[in-house]
Amino acid sequence: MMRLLKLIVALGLVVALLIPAGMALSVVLADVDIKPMSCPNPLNVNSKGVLPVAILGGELWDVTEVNPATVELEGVAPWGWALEDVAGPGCSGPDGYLDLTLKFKTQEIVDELGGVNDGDAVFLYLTGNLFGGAPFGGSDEVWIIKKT
Ligand SMILES: [Ca+2]
Ligand SMILES: [Ca+2]
Repeated sequence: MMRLLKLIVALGLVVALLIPAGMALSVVLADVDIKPMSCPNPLNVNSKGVLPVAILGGELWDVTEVNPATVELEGVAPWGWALEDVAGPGCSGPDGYLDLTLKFKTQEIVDELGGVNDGDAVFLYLTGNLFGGAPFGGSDEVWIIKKT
């Protein structure tokens, strides 16, 4: 399922999947901003710190409907989250729409990346569910900093 979600997110599509009961289940595309207010997004793979990630809210996206306990970045669960307006689309500042901010331990994310090189551009995929159960996903790109 994780791989399928990644594929869907990579294609940037909102698709409907048919489940055996014949009911439609839609995967919604979320606007994910790694390191809100920072563009691009450097990721120091030796950092012992945290990686902040925001799911940006908007007119059609009420992030209070997101169940934070279901959110994973590269399969890693966050250790904390909050609802606050920290950024807007396209690397802009607070836009009046509430965002869901999540904090991930950088080393837990790095462990999932496997081999990366200094200067690589890597997409990180975020998945989760709304309280109503509907799955969603999104991604953002980081720039690998690997100092030896
Ligand atoms: Ca960013
Ligand atoms: Ca916002």
